[in-house]
Amino acid sequence: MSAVTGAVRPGTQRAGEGGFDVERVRKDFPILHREVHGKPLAYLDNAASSQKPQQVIDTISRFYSESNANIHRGVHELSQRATDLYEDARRKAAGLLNAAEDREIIFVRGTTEAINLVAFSYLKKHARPGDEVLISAMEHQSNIVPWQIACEVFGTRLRVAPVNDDGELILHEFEKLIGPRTKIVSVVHVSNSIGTVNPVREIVEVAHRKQVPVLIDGAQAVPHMPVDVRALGCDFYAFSGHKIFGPTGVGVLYGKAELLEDMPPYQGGGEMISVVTFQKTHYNVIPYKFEAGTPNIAGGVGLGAAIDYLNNLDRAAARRHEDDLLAYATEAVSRVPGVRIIGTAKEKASILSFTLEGVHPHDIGTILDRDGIAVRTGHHCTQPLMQRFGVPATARASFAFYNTREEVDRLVEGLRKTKEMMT
Ligand code: 7TS
Repeated sequence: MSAVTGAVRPGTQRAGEGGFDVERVRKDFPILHREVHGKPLAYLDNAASSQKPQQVIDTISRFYSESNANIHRGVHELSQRATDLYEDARRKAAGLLNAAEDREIIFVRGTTEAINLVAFSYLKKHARPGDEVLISAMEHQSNIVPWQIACEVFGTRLRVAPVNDDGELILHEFEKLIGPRTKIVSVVHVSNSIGTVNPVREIVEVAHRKQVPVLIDGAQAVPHMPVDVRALGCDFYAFSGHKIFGPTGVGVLYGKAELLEDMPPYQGGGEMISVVTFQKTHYNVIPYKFEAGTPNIAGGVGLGAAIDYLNNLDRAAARRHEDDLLAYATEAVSRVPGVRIIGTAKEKASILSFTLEGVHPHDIGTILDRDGIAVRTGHHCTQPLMQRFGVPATARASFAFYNTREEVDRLVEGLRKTKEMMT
């Protein structure tokens, strides 16, 4: 993959917010330069899906123009080339998470599929009726519903660790809920709706003291911070390509090799077998055992390009810039009369949820959209967390490293306008 032109490397930064050359980085993202309703786009919906740099777009286009074929099965040149590119992407994903081995990386459709895979395969092997699964009250429904469905199948029970009024996990309550029947803990690294960064290292330590494995839903963490699965000690880690500036329809499940080897397949089909007879089928080795059927090959290759892009960014400077945006936005949005910020954890990623007195969040989103400002409104697939805060919905601005203070100013101006129009 060619060098990332607009990415900021140490020594090449222009002074900016947090020492990050945001204008230069923005040049890599063509969509950021379009207009919406005649206004410059201010894309503040990055937690739902992030935009793609030209390098990712070009890599996918080049794959289809030059290398497209099915993988792992052909002896011909293109099949081997496509296989190499796809397996390169696996190696890059292993590097991104600091996995010990490439075979610990399973390509899936996204975080949702990764969690479904673990819920069904891990519990099938290890759970007995009456056993328990522990999650937290701030989970996305992708980390609630797969467990509920699996619980119906295997007769297990879902337990939920509470959060405090700031939207932080109450660790001692969490610890108390891990009992002799707990088979697995599954918690979010960064909350998609209120931005809380969970102390996942401590969570893993607490669970491991009781010999309980931990899955971490990293969908909102990988876009914002380096993640080292070996330093965290977690057993499984999941993220989605489309939230880390890569394509949709591809994501990663990391799992410790010894756990994955011991788990039954999640889906049957091609690629996941070694020998099939009508009497008995022998399964392939990991990771292929969990990758039934033709995968999203171009998506995997595009994800590899997105990982290259991240690796070429000065991620510490990018994080400082995002933190600056969050602090700046929190302060400015709070000053709009009638605003209530939902989620005031000490550790937050650049996600800001709020309500505006007397205005339905849906109307906030619609009015801001007229000014070219894209925010998300609703329950953000975290209805139980909304109930915890006594609100049906919020408006959410979620920032990536390519957002600017000027876009925050436009958001604030839009909120003042909304308030005037609607109350
Ligand atoms: N977990 C978290 C924490 C998420 O934020 C999301 C998606 C998922 C799981 C599911 O990811 P998927 O790629 O499999 O769909 N979050 C959001 C959001 O906040 N707005 O739209 C999707």
